[in-house]
Amino acid sequence: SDYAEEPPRHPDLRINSKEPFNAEPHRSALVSSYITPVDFFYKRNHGPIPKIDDISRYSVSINGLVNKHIQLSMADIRLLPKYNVTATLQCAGNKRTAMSKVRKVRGVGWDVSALGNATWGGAKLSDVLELVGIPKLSSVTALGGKHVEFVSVDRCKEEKGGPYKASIPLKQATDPDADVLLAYEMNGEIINRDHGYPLRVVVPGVIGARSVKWLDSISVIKEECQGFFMQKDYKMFPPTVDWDNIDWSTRRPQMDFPVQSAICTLEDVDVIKEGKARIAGYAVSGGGRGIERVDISVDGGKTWVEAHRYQKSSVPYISDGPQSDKWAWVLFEATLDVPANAEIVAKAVDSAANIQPEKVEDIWNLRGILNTSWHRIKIQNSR
Ligand code: MTE
Ligand code: MO
Repeated sequence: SDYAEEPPRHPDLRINSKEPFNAEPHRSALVSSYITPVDFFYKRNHGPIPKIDDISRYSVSINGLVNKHIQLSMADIRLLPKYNVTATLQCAGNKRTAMSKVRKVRGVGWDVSALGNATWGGAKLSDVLELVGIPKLSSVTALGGKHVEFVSVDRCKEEKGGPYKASIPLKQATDPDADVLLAYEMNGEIINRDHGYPLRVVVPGVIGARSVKWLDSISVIKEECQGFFMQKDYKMFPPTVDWDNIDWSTRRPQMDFPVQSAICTLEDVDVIKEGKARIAGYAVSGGGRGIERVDISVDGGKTWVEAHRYQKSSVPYISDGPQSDKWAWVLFEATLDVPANAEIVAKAVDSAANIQPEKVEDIWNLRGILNTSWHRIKIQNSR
């Protein structure tokens, strides 16, 4: 079959779909380290994993509305200045299973672990685009290009057997501070097949779907990418829209991720003893907005206490300090007195004072994306 040459995976991953392979780590594994180990990083695919055996024959072509078209080998890309960027990648479908409990949604079911925090190593896209004559901080090229499209090597049924693709605005692609990478390393090792070997895009602060794996070509184009995942998927619709009245053209492709958090030391319905308990999890926002605060409640949201946040295990989180990673999650923890039959809730606030919505009903959408509603845990029989 097309899936005969899939790479080996860690047996502790929770598999949500086998072909294509979609899997996430268990909650407790997710927050046991600030940097997510590659083996425990969620894997989200739309087709078989490509196998690129002869790296000397691999190249990325850069074409479209630019004066010269070029081909870059891996050696060429490695000659460019190398950057390490710690960024959280989160699938727009994270927490979809909880949304589907309100009303059925279409898509792969995910618990709260369709995200991970890695240090990505590679060349900046802004440097790569300079090689074809596009200066830094351009919003349009001389030939009218306004978007940068990433086309993959993989094939998927949503594209009718064509490659997975996505685009971002040229402005973001040419902004060195946006930290968009063509990454060949993940956590200091050569990026593996599951995560895009030999080269993937990493667009920090944006839903995972735009970080195209197994990069084949980069096109400078006039309008945003017309591919399935930009135009017929990954758009946020209101709760009134369902499959019988959807008009995809009325919404724009989702880019930045909204503020999100989850508790990872407990299941949604769990049993613990009454008394002191350590409650821990993650919080992250998109667009380069950091996390300002994480609030925890043990009485269903009537009263709150602020959790302790940190970005490197044991190093206290310093907002805007030298340790601050604007693209990366914070982990949080609080040790609280948990009463009998408690309802434990977490919600985060980002640096723009955006707060997670309280109810999943209010943000229900037919594709089940961006479930950023308060994470609620029901404690039973806590005796
Ligand atoms: N790139 C390609 N070529 N094919 C894909 O199926 N999936 C996207 C994105 N890039 C995908 C892709 C989605 S929806 C997500 S959430 C991330 O990759 C997942 O990246 P990961 O598997 O490295 O965690
Ligand atoms: Mo995704």
